[in-house]
Parts: sequence; C-alpha cells; structure tokens
Amino acid sequence: MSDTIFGKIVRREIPADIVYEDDDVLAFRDLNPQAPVHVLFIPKRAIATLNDAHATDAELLGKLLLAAAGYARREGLAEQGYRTVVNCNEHGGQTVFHLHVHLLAGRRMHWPPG
Ligand code: DGP
Repeated sequence: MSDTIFGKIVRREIPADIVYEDDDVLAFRDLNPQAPVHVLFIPKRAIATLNDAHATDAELLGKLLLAAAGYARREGLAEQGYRTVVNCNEHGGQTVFHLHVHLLAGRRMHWPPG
C-alpha cells in the first residue's frame, strides 16, 4: 500500500500527541477532535482499510481494541463509557487509508450516527 500521514507518525517523521505505544500499536490524539477525548489507535504495520484485513490480522485487530479499552480504563472513561469507530472507505467516511480505531469519549454520543 502507499504510505499515509499515519505512517509518517509511526516513523516519527511528523509530530503527534502520542498517548500510548506498544510493540504493535500506536495511539495519538486526533488533529480534529469530535469529542473531549478523541484518540486514534493504529497498527504500526499498516493495513489500508478493514476490507484489507485478513484472518492473519485477527490478533492485531484485537490488540487495537484492547489497547483502546485499556486506555479508556486508565483514563477513567470506562464506567461512563465511550465509542469506538472504524470508518471504511467513502461511505464510511474514511479519509486516511491506514486502518485506525477512533476512541471518542467525554460526552454522550448520539445514535444513530449521521
Ligand atoms: P477517518 O475519517 O476515519 O479516516 O479519520 C482520520 C482522522 O485522522 C480524522 O479524524 C483526522 C485525523 N487526522 C488526519 N491527519 C492527521 C494528522 O496529521 N495528525 C493527527 N493527529 N490526526 C490526523
């Protein structure tokens, strides 16, 4: 796949407000936050979209969600709750083609989404 802005963040070529990192996952604050807390969890090994994920990526996808849940727990967000979102392609509203999980918290979320 071609590189994206998130690949540059993983390689520290451009700055980001990084809030979590482990061997496989990086998390940083969204540049255009949609909630008081808006953090993006990305795999360091890029997958373009959820459509491009395979069974061999199952563990990595699980790690993204567990990293988001762990962050929410540590930040005291878990009890009130939060939303996790993976946008895919045009109708999903995906703009950066390096798969990522949005963690949104700090306000009540609306359902259904617009
Ligand atoms: P999506 O629409 O699901 O592809 O979300 C991409 C998100 O990435 C969007 O909420 C804005 C955020 N974003 C785009 N460019 C940058 C960047 O350079 N730095 C950071 N921190 N976030 C970015």
